[in-house]
Amino acid sequence: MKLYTFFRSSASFRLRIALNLKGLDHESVFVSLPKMENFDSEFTNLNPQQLLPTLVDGDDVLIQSMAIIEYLDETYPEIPLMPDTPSKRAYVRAVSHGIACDISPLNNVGPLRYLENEMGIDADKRQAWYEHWVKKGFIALEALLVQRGLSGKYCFGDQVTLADICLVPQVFNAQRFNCPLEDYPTLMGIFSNLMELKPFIDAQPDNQPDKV
Ligand SMILES: N[C@@H](CCC(=O)N[C@@H](CS)C(=O)NCC(=O)O)C(=O)O
Repeated sequence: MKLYTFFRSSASFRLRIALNLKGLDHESVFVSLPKMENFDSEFTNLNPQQLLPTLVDGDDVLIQSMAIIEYLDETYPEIPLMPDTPSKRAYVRAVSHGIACDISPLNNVGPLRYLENEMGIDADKRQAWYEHWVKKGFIALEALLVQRGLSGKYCFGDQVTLADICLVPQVFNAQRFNCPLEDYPTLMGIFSNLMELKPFIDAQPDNQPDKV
């Protein structure tokens, strides 16, 4: 397997965690986002969306972190990343999408670059934008976890799932952008528990060989 990744990419971070949790060996190909290597023709031929991550597994070229993780879970089911009933899976997907669909796309490098370069947003407004979407998303997720009562050590009881894989990179990003996080004790408690696990520790940006 070949993983196209960048140390600071949160969507790549999700996939690194999933690969580690499943113990799947892979070779990493480093694509620098600041150097805009994702727009090179070689990478574009692989992934027309020009986004990280991308995974090559045999003849399959897989794009979109959430789709790739579900592919891995179906193809290598030994250590499942989803619960065993449709309603529990719907809950885990709801938490996951609350991050991957409702926070992350608004605060990703592409949209932030567009806000700054094309819309003329200054650094303070960019920061306010970033914090706003983290706050709105995290308030809702904290409430969801408390209200549903399905969380435990992790987002879903004591099973590490896709929801946890989404949560950790999002918290890392929020910390990098100095977002206040004290109002989310459940989320942050789960984050601390997850960061005791080797697959999460090994996947974090600081532990990647391409870190600059
Ligand atoms: N929905 C996509 C998001 C991928 C994404 O936005 N990746 C970012 C890095 S985290 C990227 O490659 N951005 C490059 C750019 O916008 O130029 C996924 O989950 O894979």
